[in-house]
Amino acid sequence: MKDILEAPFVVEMIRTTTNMYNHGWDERNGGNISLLLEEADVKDYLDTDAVIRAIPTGFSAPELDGKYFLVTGTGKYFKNVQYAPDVNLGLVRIANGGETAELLWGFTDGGKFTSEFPAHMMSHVARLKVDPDNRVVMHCHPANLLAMTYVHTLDEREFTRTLWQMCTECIVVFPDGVNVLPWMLCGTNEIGEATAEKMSTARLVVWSLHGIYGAGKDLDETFGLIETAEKAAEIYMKIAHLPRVNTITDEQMHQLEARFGVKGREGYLA
Ligand code: 2HA
Ligand code: ZN
Repeated sequence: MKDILEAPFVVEMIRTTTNMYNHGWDERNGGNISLLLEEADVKDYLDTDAVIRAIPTGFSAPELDGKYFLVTGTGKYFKNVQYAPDVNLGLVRIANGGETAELLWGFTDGGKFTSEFPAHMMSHVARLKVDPDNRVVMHCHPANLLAMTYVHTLDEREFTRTLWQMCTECIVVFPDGVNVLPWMLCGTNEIGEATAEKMSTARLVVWSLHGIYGAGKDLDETFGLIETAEKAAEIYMKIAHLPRVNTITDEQMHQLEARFGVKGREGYLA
């Protein structure tokens, strides 16, 4: 067996959680990530027949049966993943129609997956239907996006248009825009189902007064997606209280669509 601490998926997860912590997006135990893996990715690093513990999930997701996920742990700090990856991360295989997560590596202190596991797994199901290459679901608490949900309307079209107007490349990076959930109790199957529903039409879902979810094909790309939206929210929070003299017009957005071969969300541009 090869050393799992040198597996590309563990190395990349450590780099990403560290980077997110350094961006200030994951205070204390804030934030969580799940990365979908294939048996072929993991089999050189662990014995897939050696289940350490079977952990009940509290929901069903038959679409994910047999799939492997590297996931951050509940109550664990992103800050610490780099120092003790085997305590703060776990590798699980979904079994029993989604109702069980079989632990194959990690959570060595007896811990388990993030409290937001329902939102993660249900979002994977939703995104895989739209894009079979989707492998990552990422949640964090970036300050400017969070701040924006206190002062901006939560109307999805308006919220998206404001973000698109804040940096020229936003519409290119997230042409589907940003979906928005009202405040809901986190950690529940209900917010998981609501998030997954929103994930069927966009890769970014804002949890008002809490944070954001992003989905994508790899950790780097999903990080970059949230980074771009957060940058736009930062500009908004710098200018929202000042008179707006200039803006990116819808006509200019259409030029960006043509230049970069993307199509903004239906009905969002004039
Ligand atoms: O505790 O961010 O939403 C981790 C979270 C819950
Ligand atoms: Zn959170």
